[in-house]
Order: sequence, then C-alpha cells, then structure tokens
Amino acid sequence: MKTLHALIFDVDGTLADTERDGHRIAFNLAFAEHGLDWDWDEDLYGELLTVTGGKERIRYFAERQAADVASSPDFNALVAALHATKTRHYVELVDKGQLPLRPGVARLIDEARASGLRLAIATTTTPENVAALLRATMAPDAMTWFEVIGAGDVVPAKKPAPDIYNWVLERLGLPPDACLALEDSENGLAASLGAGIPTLITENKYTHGQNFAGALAVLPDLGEVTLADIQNHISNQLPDK
Ligand code: XBP
Ligand code: MG
Repeated sequence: MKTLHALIFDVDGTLADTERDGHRIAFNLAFAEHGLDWDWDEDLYGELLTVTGGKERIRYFAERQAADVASSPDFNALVAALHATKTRHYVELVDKGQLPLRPGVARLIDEARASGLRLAIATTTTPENVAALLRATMAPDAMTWFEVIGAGDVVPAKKPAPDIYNWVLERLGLPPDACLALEDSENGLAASLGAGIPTLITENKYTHGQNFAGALAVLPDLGEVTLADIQNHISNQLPDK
C-alpha cells in the first residue's frame, strides 16, 4: 500500500450540499438584481450542473435560452457583473449558517488533522466562497488547516479537466497515489482520476446515479467512515498494495 499523505477535498456537494440551497439561490437573486427574469428551478439547475463554474454556467444558459442577451456587445461584462453579484449573495447565505457540512466531514477532517495528514482543496468555485464556507462551518481560522487551496480561475480549464488537481499536487509536492480525493460528481471524478488520484465518492441528490466508474467507493455520505477505513480500503483496492 502506498502511504496516504494527503486528503484533497472538493467543496461543492462534498463538504456541504451547497448547490440547491446556496449557489442556485444566489444565481436567482443575482438575475433579479440585474433585472433578468431568469429563474433556475431545482430541476433545471440539476441539468445546468453539467457545466462547472458559475460564469461558464451563466454563459451556457444565456446562449441557449436568451440569445438576445447573449448576442449583446455587453454580454461579457454582464456575465462578470452577474457573477460578482451572485458571489456576494452566496457568501451572505453561507455567513447566515444556512449550509452545514455534510455528515462525517467535520469528524474526518478533525481526525486527519490530529493524525498529521495533510489537507488540501481542489474546487471549481470562487476562492471567496471557499473562505466563507470554511469560516462558517469549521472555524474562523479553518483556511489555515488546508495547506493548498486550488479554487476557481487559478487554472483556465475547470473540472472535468484534471488541471485543478494537477495544480494542487504540484504545490503539495506529492505524487497522485499518495493522496485521496473526495468528490461528489462525475465531473469531479473525471478531474481527480485524470490527475491519477484515487477517489472516494460521496454522492448527493444531484449526483446520484452518475457514472462513478473508477472510484474507490461510492458512499451516501462520510457518516462514520474513519481514516483507518479509508486506508484499509485503499490498501485493498490499489494494484500496488
Ligand atoms: C462546483 C461548481 C461551481 C459552483 C458555483 O463544481 O460547479 O461552479 O456551482 O461556483 P465542483 P462559482 O464541485 O465539481 O468543483 O459560481 O463560484 O463558479
Ligand atoms: Mg462537487
């Protein structure tokens, strides 16, 4: 078995169920604030989640559903403005404590910290959103618990591209098989596996039933999963055990 040196966490859908009651609400508040009658209901948002990244998601939607807006010369500026407004609303929602950590996340992170395992984050979402979520759900200084935080536009190609995971691995100075990625979605899994990182999936309502081929395991949540469980699982599944 390769020794496990680091856990690399995805954020949205993995640390917390942020999409339906967080990002989606914030997008809709931003649309209203900018005078747009767009309303992303829960089902539509589930479809739009195939596009990772908020700016990319807005652009994708507008190009298909609001061609007049998408073809205007100010469209790029509008996308940027909408996204900035959306980020403000999202951070406000997180600050109100409306997006708790998923079961088992706090316990596993505590256990990892106590055992000296290194922690990192690899996410598509905006750095301000990560900071707000860690602050609201873990501790005021929780950002310092994570040695590397790869977020948002730090790489040009978002998940399912492996770039954000490669960016994090490079800064950790670790080979992929010394790490475990924790993801919730097919796009996230494609990114982590693309970087060669063994990956544990905790699925959620939006990602249930996606293609998780290649994952170490697919669980409903981290529940009572311990580091020892994870290490045993890795040692049983990796070919070079
Ligand atoms: C998360 C995302 C993000 C959020 C929105 O994907 O796709 O885009 O929905 O965040 P993953 P921003 O969990 O696979 O990283 O609006 O800040 O982009
Ligand atoms: Mg995710």
